[in-house]
Amino acid sequence: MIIKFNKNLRPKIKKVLLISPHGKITITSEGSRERKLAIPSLGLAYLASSLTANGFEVEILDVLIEGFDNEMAVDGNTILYGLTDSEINRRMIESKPDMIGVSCIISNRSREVASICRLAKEAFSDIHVVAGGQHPTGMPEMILDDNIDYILRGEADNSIIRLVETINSDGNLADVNGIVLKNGRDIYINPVLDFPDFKLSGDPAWHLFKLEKYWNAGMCDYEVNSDGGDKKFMVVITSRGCPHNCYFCTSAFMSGRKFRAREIKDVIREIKVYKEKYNLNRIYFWDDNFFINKTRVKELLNSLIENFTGITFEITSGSEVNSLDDEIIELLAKAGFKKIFLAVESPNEEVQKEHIDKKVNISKVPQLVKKIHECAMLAEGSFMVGFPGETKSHIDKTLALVKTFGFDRISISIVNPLPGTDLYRYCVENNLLFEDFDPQNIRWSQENIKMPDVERGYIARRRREVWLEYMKDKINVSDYEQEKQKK
Ligand code: B12
Ligand code: SF4
Repeated sequence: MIIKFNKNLRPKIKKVLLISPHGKITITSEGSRERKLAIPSLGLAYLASSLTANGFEVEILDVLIEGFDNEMAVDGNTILYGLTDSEINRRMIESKPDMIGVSCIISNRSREVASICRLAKEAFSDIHVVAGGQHPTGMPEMILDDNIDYILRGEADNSIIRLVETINSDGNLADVNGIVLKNGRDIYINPVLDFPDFKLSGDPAWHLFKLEKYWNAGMCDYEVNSDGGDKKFMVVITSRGCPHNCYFCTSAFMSGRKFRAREIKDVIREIKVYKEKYNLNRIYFWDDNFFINKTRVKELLNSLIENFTGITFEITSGSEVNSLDDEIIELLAKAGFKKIFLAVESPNEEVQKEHIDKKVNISKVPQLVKKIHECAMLAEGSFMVGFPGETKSHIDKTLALVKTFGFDRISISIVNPLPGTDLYRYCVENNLLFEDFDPQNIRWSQENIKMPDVERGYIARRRREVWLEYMKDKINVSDYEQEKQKK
């Protein structure tokens, strides 16, 4: 099939404006208010790196950080923070791009992304608009509207270059890896066949971001008032992809199941640049699954130990319980990790069997927590409740068990069906979603999946009670209560 670009749009692309959308605070039914976060988009930093390396001009507009203090009530339950529409419009016009790319990695930003795409078309009727990220990858047909010319599914480091070059040479758009576009009345979807070779990626183009603004906001994680002092941080990924396919996770369709790791020397070089340039003291690793290859992990940790002192490292995604051992935990401590976030998911064996591909060996958890403590680090446990078919007794059991492992921190998430996952399909096919469930604006803090014998609201209420009761002696939970009063 041959599909050419719409000739009402610009014939040549030289400059691309990449936009990250607003932040969103949801207020739960109990009145608690989510924290504001301010973290630069690593995905856009990689796309910018790829585009600039191929000779295109790039500008970044992060709507969230540029308007961090501007809060806009959407309804009683939702507050957006970021630039106003008129300010976004002004910035677009000032930037004079030929293409605008908007990132949507989190499903509950979908409406804001749609409105940014509309503003792009209002600013310039002949501009090319492309969207991408986790959510459009999972739900392209639902998002594609008249304000979006193309969606690129999956990791777009290479496909965005291919797209721009195809437009510039008036080539065949149908061949672009992972593209979704309107073709007359039909929607054309080219499957994602190719995942970038991560060893070949350039470093993220952070020089295009106003990093001080994120550091000044000081809101890079969920821990309230966690460290005070210097808030400079950077985010780094050492690998992409995960060989597992957990039922609820987007990793398999987003990044493929092939683990693609960078050379350790490149990771070290990248961190050295940040240390020298920014004199920072905190690095977050954002790999899908940092611990997949034990030999490599040990080599990487030894290299961190050899090369850096005074940096606190942290792995944001849950660490895989089965891959950890005493030696790795000791190396993590030596390298400067202060907290290990264990992905326990569910201590319920039936749930492990049915929903969790990595099959967490729960019996290992107490020993790991003990070892983490011996190495003077904090242990945080990540739990999920509300899988389809879980009954009240399963849920009560899980909520009782979370307290028994000796964790210093716990996080209890309500299971939510992320668009594009097997869990999402299963819930739709079995009519398990509440009528008000909106895949484009998921409310993470409420139950969206129907449970056989639990009324809605039970899990949300109980998980908060359990969390507050467990955490009250461990952190200043009143900070969270103050967040609540801001309502
Ligand atoms: C770091 C991270 C965070 C950070 C913040 C990230 C940020 N800048 O805002 C923190 C810790 C704050 C966070 C919080 C949450 N997160 Co999070 N997070 C991630 C994580 C681990 C890494 C994201 C990342 O940078 N990846 C690396 C970069 C290189 O990849 P990328 O961003 O996907 O970009 C590539 C493509 O998406 C694409 N692309 C991206 N943008 C664009 C734009 C265009 C134009 C194009 C063409 C392509 C494109 O190309 C990029 C380069 O290859 C992902 C999981 C993952 N592995 O991606 C989850 C993930 C994004 N988070 C997720 C969720 C659900 C959440 C929470 C809602 C969890 C919760 N219940 O609280 C919160 C929401 C917070 C909030 N208030 O908004 C889900 C989102 C799924 C969905 N459909 O919504 C993910 C996918 C994890 C998962 N599988 O469950 N998260
Ligand atoms: S192990 Fe983690 S990243 Fe891999 S599929 Fe399961 S939840 Fe996703």
